Amino acid sequence: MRLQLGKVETYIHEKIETEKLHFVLLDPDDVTPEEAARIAKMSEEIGVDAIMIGGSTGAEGDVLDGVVRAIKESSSLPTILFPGSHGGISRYADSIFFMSLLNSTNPFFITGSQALGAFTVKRYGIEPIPMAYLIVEPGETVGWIGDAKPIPRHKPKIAAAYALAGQYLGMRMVYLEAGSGAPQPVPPEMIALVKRVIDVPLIVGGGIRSAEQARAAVRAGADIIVTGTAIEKAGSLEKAREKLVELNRGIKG
Ligand code: 1GP
Repeated sequence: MRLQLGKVETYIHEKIETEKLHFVLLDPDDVTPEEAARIAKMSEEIGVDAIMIGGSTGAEGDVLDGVVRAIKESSSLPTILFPGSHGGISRYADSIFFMSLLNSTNPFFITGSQALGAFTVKRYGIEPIPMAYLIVEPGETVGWIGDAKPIPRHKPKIAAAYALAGQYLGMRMVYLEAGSGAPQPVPPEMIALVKRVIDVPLIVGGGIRSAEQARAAVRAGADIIVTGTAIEKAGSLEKAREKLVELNRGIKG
């Protein structure tokens, strides 16, 4: 059977031909459906490219479904699940980063949870986007939960080796993750080396709070920037809008 990319993956590929992309991550454990709906609507108005939904703890079941449905009702941006495990699947989403935490020390996060979730993804008809997920120091909650051996910040070559291995294993995107709320984002030198080595789109997230940090990541070679905490924890919807505009400007130039 010939491989055909799904709608969301095709949309991503077409867009990155001409611009850097900005994905906003909403964690259903941190936002109500109403807040998620408002942020998604604002994101679309401001020029964000997709909404990711997920988290390491509590982003499951009714809580997850409620947030995904609210986002779908308030915006037409593609929704991409970003699951902490097979519990993070919602039938209401368009697509899912079908990810393997390649530098986990626990096979559950490399292939186990994926096997437990695969039939659910198929049954619901959610578009899977195979992705290599790499945790960089400090790794924060996801590093701890995911039993990761975080890649040292001053060892870009390790990140590049894992990223290339992910591509050779057939993964069609690579995500460098410093961890949600990380004090510092992934170092630009690491982004640059990974970008030089791989051919698939490079996603970078974790700890990106300012236009300068976002700009440094895209200049180093990131194709897609993910921001979550800076928007979710802005304090008010007005401040969240300002932050979204600032970050989007840093990414889109
Ligand atoms: C976390 O990379 C994402 O998985 C986003 O991180 O919440 O720090 O923006 P922040």
